[in-house]
Parts: sequence; C-alpha cells; structure tokens
Amino acid sequence: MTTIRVGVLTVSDTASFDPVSDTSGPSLCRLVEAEPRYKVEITAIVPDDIKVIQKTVTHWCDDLDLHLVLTTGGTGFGVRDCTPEAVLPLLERQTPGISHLIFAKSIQITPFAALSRAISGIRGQTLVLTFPGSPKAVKENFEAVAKMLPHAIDLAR
Ligand code: MTE
Ligand code: CU1
Repeated sequence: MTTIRVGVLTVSDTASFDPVSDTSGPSLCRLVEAEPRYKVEITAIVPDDIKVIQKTVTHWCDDLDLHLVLTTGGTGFGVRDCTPEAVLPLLERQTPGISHLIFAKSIQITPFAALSRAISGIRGQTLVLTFPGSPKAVKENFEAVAKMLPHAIDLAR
C-alpha cells in the first residue's frame, strides 16, 4: 500500500496577495491528511492566471510525479475564473465520471453547485481534480470522491 502523494493548489488572486486569507487550501490539506493513505507533499497559492496555474500543475505532474493534484478556486463564472481553461489543455485524458460524481453529490446539497465549471483528468500518471474555492465546497467535493480515489490512482499508474 503506497502513500498517495498529493499537491494542493489554491487558485485565488486575493489569497496570492494575502496568503492568510486562504481558508480552502488549509481545509483541503486537513481533509486529505485525515485519510490514512494520503500525504500532502506540496502546497502553493497562485493568482487566477492561466500561465501561472499551468506552470505549477505541469511541474507537479511532470517533475514531482504526484499521484493526485487538487486545485481549489477559480472554477466559477467570475471574469477572472480560469482554472478549467488552464487545466484542460494539460490533460491527456479527461475523467468525466469523476466530475459527474462530484456534481451529482454536490447538487443534492446545493443548487449553487451548478455554478462550478470544474473538470478533471489525467496527465501522465497524475490525476488532477479542480474543486471550487470554499471550505464547504472542498469538503463536499473531497468527500464525494475520497472512497473511490485510491482505486482510481492505482489504475492510473
Ligand atoms: N459545490 C459544493 N459541493 N458546495 C458548494 O457550496 N459552491 C458553489 C459551486 N460549487 C459550492 C459548490 C458556488 S457558490 C460557486 S460560485 C462555484 O462552486 C464556483 O466556485 P469558485 O469560483 O470558487 O471555484
Ligand atoms: Cu458562489
């Protein structure tokens, strides 16, 4: 049983100026580390900037070879929200089933889940999931997939 090495990337203009204001990233780290097999290996905060997001995610997938990259924030309808646009071109294969699962579970909790444009997929041997940017949303998103993720990660290796 290998350790699942995880990167947690907060995407937010506000948090990139004022890291203390980032609550979603630390919440997500706590949720991940509460699972026995998971270890958060790296975290970062980047602005809502396609190039900066892409540089970080590419480095984490290609150089660090993480098992799982979780992003939080930038999935909504705001003019600066660009996480899906940044991550999509990096993916070699999309994983719509995982995205559907997250949406299906989330929409049972709140219709506001429809305001996320989150995507997911595989780059190399790394699974990348984009979560919305609130502690409530990351909890609901992570809980939707936590049970299934270790198997997904094993398959992608
Ligand atoms: N998904 C879940 N499960 N729970 C939530 O509370 N909030 C929604 C949505 N997804 C939410 C959710 C809201 S209010 C927004 S605006 C979008 O995620 C986009 O969030 P983001 O722009 O911070 O990524
Ligand atoms: Cu919202």
